[in-house]
Amino acid sequence: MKKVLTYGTYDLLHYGHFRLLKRAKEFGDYLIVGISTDEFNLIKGKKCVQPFAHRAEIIKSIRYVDEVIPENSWDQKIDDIIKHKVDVFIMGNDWKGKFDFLKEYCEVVYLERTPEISTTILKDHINSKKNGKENIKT
Ligand code: C2G
Repeated sequence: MKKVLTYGTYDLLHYGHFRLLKRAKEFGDYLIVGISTDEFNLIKGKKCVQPFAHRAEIIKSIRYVDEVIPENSWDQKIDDIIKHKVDVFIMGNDWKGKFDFLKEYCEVVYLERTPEISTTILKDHINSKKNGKENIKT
């Protein structure tokens, strides 16, 4: 069984997240997703709308995802790769090069990021509606 591993916050799940997971699964038979905990997101400088438990449950329900594990720190990737016998580590190419040190342990692949969609865009859109400022053409 070829195992694939990726990590992320996955707040306010959107099409870009979904496409990353769908394409990641094509690299193997079993996809593990490390979801950043609320505490780790604060270290990453991210304030989530949805708590870890909700984000993990939503990602776990995606047909391409086989297992969800908590991501508590920047430093757990090598241990996770060894523990879960991972063959391929995948991230969007906004992280290109950042995880090349993992090439010693498994294949490292950076997939093209889906343009024009992000959790920040979704938050801004929701806020603009709330404030009555329709600044994104629907
Ligand atoms: N992504 C994408 N296209 C987008 C937005 C995100 O392909 N339009 C990808 C990112 O490249 C990442 C995954 O979706 O591979 C999850 O994105 P985030 O939830 O923003 O995760 P991030 O904050 O980048 O956390 O240790 C790694 C970190 O936990 C990654």
